[in-house]
Amino acid sequence: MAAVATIIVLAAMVGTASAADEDGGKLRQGFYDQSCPRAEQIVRHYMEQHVPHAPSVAATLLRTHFHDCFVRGCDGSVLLNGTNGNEAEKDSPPNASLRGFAFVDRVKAVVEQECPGVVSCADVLALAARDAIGVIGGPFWRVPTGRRDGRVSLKQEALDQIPGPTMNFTDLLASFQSKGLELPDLVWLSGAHTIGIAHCDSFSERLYNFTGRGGPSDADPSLNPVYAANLRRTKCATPTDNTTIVEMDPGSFLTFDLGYYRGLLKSRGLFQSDHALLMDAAARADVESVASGPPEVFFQLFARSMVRLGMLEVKTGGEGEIRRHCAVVNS
Ligand code: HEM
Ligand SMILES: *[C@@H]1O[C@H](CO)[C@@H](O)[C@H](O)[C@H]1NC(C)=O
Ligand SMILES: *[C@@H]1O[C@H](CO)[C@@H](O)[C@H](O)[C@H]1NC(C)=O
Ligand SMILES: *[C@@H]1O[C@H](CO)[C@@H](O)[C@H](O)[C@H]1NC(C)=O
Ligand SMILES: *[C@@H]1O[C@H](CO)[C@@H](O)[C@H](O)[C@H]1NC(C)=O
Ligand SMILES: CC(=O)N[C@H]1CO[C@H](CO)[C@@H](O)[C@@H]1O
Repeated sequence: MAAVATIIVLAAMVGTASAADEDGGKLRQGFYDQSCPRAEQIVRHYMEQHVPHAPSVAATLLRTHFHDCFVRGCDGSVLLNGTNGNEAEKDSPPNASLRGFAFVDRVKAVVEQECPGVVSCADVLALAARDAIGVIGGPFWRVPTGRRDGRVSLKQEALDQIPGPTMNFTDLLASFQSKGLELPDLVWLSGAHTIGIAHCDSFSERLYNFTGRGGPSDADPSLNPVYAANLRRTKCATPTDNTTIVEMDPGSFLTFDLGYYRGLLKSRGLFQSDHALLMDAAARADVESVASGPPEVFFQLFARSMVRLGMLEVKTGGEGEIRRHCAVVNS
């Protein structure tokens, strides 16, 4: 109890708190308790069975959930395949590296076996992301359920609305605020980059010819020069490499820890959008305050922002549908 109280006090010190944190908005804890009582247990069990063999999928699922929520709300639209006449969110460059679609489809299939047509893909994704992070020892957050699935997925909307790695602080904050999130959500949710990987072409513009001066070491001056040189030498050996992957929190990319924030403070954030968190006084103060630990404080703040992310523009009640297969709308 004492530890928990300490965490809450520390969390309060670093900001964020709103009434919306305490309820699920239009969603409800245990929405499927009557209609599919084992739904949440099935998802959790599936994650416990499969994530240990493929722990990198946890990062992918978390990112996919984020991309889902940032375009048309958390409605599973990111999971839809394109059709003949339409390129979907999946077909946009920001999604090019989302790898968890087949995984989500399999979880959904198991849930469908138990209760056909009851549990939405948006909820399956939200639960799967939460439980996968739990399996790798990360934070736990409440996932109120009752999301309905959308029937529309447009490539252009993902292009326009998913924040990009070259964004500065002003644009990142504007992006989050356009979704009803706030500065603390930007700071804590960016902490997701403590796990997972990036492809060289997501950040190599920082390594080569950054100022246009040219020359072998024309890197982004805000990137740690030792780290930049190391990335050029051992990872992203050409400016056009789009296949090599790099751990975003080198050495602990499968562990949800404080490595991301500690790296930021050494100018080792991989993207300009990561480093941007140091460019605003309030954001920087938040980063500094969690970086020294304990990790439970970050976990608590991250969890609170995840609940907020998971509620964005959800469809409920009679809106949308319960997709039978996550990649296609019901006919
Ligand atoms: C703040 C704005 C953000 C930007 C600009 C951004 C950008 C990116 C980029 C460019 C990648 C690498 C993609 C690749 O090269 O393969 C990435 C990876 C990732 N992002 Fe973000 N991101 C942001 C926020 C978030 C949020 C809010 C979350 C989740 C809460 C998140 C979770 C992740 C994860 C887990 C990965 C690793 C994916 C994997 O290993 O498959 N990001 N992000
Ligand atoms: C969706 O697209 C993927 C990748 O192109 C494909 O493997 C999968 O079979 C498609 N799913 C459906 C239900 O059409
Ligand atoms: C942030 O980036 C945008 C678009 O690239 C630019 O218009 C704006 O001036 C930048 N803001 C700051 C404070 O650098
Ligand atoms: C570096 O950038 C400058 C300005 O954009 C360009 O003129 C030059 O050709 C670039 N050099 C290389 C090696 O790409
Ligand atoms: C990587 O770059 C090559 C050459 O420019 C291109 O043909 C290929 O489609 C790119 N791959 C990805 C995944 O973007
Ligand atoms: C997984 C997936 O559908 N990735 C697509 C993302 O978008 C690019 C185009 O920008 C496609 O080539 C990928 O297939």
